[in-house]
Amino acid sequence: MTNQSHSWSHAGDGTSEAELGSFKTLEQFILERQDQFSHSTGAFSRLLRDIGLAAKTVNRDMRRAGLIDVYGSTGETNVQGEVQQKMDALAHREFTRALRRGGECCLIGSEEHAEAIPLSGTSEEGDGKYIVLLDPLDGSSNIDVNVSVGTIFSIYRLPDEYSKDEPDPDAALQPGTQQVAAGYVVYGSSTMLVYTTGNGVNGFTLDPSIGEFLLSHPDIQTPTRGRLFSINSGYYHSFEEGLREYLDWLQERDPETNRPAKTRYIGSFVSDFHRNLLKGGIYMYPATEGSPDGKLRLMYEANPMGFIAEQAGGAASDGHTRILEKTPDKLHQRTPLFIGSEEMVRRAESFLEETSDRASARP
Ligand code: P6P
Repeated sequence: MTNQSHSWSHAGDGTSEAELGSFKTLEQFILERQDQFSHSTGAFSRLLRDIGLAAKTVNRDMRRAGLIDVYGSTGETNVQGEVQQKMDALAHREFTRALRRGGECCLIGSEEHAEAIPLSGTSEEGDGKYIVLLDPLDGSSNIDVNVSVGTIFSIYRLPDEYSKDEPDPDAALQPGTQQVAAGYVVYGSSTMLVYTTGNGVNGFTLDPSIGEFLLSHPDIQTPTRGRLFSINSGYYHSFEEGLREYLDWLQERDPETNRPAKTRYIGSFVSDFHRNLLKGGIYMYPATEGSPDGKLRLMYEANPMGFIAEQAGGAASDGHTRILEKTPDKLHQRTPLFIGSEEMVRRAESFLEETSDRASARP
């Protein structure tokens, strides 16, 4: 849980704390921490600045979705075979444009594009040396009904052997443990950017009156256990036996272990994840009949959120293996995902373990 209680005192004339400048901006925060990166040239700080800028642009368009022509689908299907929403295409365009203009990124992997996109470096320090993997807008089918959605990003260093002359898209296929940063933007009742560089998790709230992300949730720590579980129970009968047993266990009445747990499922991963991060809980998208490898993508959903969850004291696994240690072989590969409060993830794993043991013991 965040350890910051806000004193939303005003100057008495309606001037907010933010306007009074007592909050730290995202850029001030990044610059202050810039020296955490060896040989820091400021390139990483500029990369985060570029991501923050794109997030503000997407937020601006999102807040006017009903007034500009961004409802509904483009009529295209993306590489996942999913109907691409207009806001998906807009968000993809805004983030790739900001990263291309910023010059610190030289390879982008996006849910909205079949292959990783090499960018020719334009920054004054020479070519970009970072890879950014993106889900530009997760849960976008919710936009037309005004439910919150999010952007997820994951940042890697470019491998030394990478050649700009013959860019290798597979340079993006690094295990989650190699991430140098990860974050998300949740376009909810307020717009927040939450990220980690491996030194804890910090949350910034956008103050639209000054167009700045301000540090509002320093050093986020997720509770070890919580009462919330997020899963599409509609697929209950297609879940493996151990998962059904875990869900039944969560819903048994036992005041001593704070059960029954409560189900909260928005159908928007970033929103479910963010709520569970602050309040404690577990989000699960397991293998189902319709999604035998799970639905969430390893490289730009499970890995970045797994990095954040672990940095906040939580856990992320595919039910058996730590997400960050999975070896990727395709940019858009999917994975089952159990993520959130550590004790809840471990208990889910133990239920799944028991049934796989029983299954293997059967003659
Ligand atoms: P279902 C959105 O499409 C998404 O990727 C996640 O944001 C969300 O949690 C999940 O899919 C919802 O999927 O199958 O429950 O509708």
